[in-house]
Amino acid sequence: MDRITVETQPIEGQKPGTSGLRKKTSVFMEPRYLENFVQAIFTGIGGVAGKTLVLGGDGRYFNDRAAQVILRMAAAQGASRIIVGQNALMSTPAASNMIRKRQTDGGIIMSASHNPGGPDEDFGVKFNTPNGGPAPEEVTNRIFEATKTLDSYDILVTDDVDLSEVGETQLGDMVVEVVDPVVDYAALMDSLFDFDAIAKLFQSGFRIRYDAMHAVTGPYAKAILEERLGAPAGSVVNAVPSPDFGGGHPDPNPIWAKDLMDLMYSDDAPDFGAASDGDGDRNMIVGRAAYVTPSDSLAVLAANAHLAPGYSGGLKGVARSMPTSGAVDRVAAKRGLDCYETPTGWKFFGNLLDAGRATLCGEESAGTGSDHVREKDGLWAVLLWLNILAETGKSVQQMLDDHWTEFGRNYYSRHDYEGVDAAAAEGLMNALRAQFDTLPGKSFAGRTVASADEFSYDDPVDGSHSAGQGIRISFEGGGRAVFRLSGTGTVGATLRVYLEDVCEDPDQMHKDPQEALADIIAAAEEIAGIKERTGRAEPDVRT
Ligand code: VG1
Ligand code: CO
Repeated sequence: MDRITVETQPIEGQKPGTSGLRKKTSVFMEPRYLENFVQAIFTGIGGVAGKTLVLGGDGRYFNDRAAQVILRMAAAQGASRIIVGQNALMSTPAASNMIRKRQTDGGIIMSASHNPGGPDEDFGVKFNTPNGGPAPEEVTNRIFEATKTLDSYDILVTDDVDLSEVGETQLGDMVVEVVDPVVDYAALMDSLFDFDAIAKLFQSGFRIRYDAMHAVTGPYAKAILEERLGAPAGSVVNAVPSPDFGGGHPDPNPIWAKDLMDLMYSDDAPDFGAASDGDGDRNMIVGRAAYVTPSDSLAVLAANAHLAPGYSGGLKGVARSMPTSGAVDRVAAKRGLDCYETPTGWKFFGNLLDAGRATLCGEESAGTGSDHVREKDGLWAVLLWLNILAETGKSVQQMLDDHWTEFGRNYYSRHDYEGVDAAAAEGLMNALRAQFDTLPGKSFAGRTVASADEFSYDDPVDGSHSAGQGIRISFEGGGRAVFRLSGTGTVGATLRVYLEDVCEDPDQMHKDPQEALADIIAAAEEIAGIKERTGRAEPDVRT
């Protein structure tokens, strides 16, 4: 077994985005592309000599090959142990848990999350720090700086490690510990939720459909929902992770999880539907003919989490990303909880969770989680919902109705324009910035602008400052439109327009969100000129 030093040169554009580095798989497979980025991670964290890391991925195309490269580089550079999921699979929340439980020096997750997979689709790599959370900007900046200066990397020349069997093997001086990726995670879930109550719910005839979307949560959901909690066999569908996610987008929203939506809105709908994304950190919740907007899900969970054993002592506080609706803020206000507003991306919640300032966090993009790990967690959200339903005996629709009656409703929708010309998207954002001073007081589609600005964040724990985190236009009476460019795409730009309006009239709680938001949508169009600037008549995705 030889250890060699390979000469290389910096490759442009290896800048981690909202959640790690994401590129077309073919780009990651170019000579030295993956190796350079992995080397930059190692350099960015001060080397891996003597360190223990977790390694896992969502099973997408190239996951298996990339794992072998990362193992060989870590072994060549003196890492003492890598804990890797069997067949290089591990969901993002399970990896976060593994990093924390085994107190490792961090971990590498191979995933492009909700982006499609395959030779012509996307791949990604991200580093999580020893708290189990996505690397904060200070660390990703160091990694990016390293990509610009590296000139070589060390790697072993050797056969592949067999990752198909649980157990320990040696790679050079490094131990490769292959673990069942489900066991520890399932134990953590058992410690948080009343599994007996959920099992009784299933025994009573309550039916569930969990769509794993051919992605990494299949084995987790099978083990927990079917084997442990007794949901009938077949409740979990699309449960075998596939390298191209069955040809679909593993993104749990009404568009990409359409089969599930169709079922839930049919006469044969089960009581509860859920889906999760490529790497298992997102969730979609849908009852019988009752889609739950992620922002509402966060608010309902915040109001009811105390019904689950893991949260019976109440919440320390809650946090949401800026574009997420203010529904959870209303819960926080009524219950006297601190409520934090952070930029988009889970890495910004880490400090609040570590400092014990927040227990529950969420994003409008179907991410919800708590201080049990340092990532959002799809199956966790499903189990918390099930625990709450078991405890209250209510249906999903009843939960929503009662919630809106008590707290009011924040109508919400996100419109995505994908693969937009990057210059056109930048132009749109710049034109909005140029109007910050002149918009307030003006009316559009009958709504008067109260304020217009760009969100920036000062972390209350470490004082770090993050600027340019999305443009906010607030209207009198509480509505708002937010504009952001995605940091997870791989082609052109994706413009996200987040639309929200508040409603406190009990007779107006059951409108279609697109109708309820009609004037906010029209005002956003008038102000930003989306159609003219992007050439798009309609958004690609409405969630
Ligand atoms: C998107 C979501 C963001 C989420 C991120 C990673 O980012 O909007 O809320 O944290 O994806 O999620 P962006 O920059 O494209 O808007 V995951 O599950 O794809 O890692
Ligand atoms: Co994800």
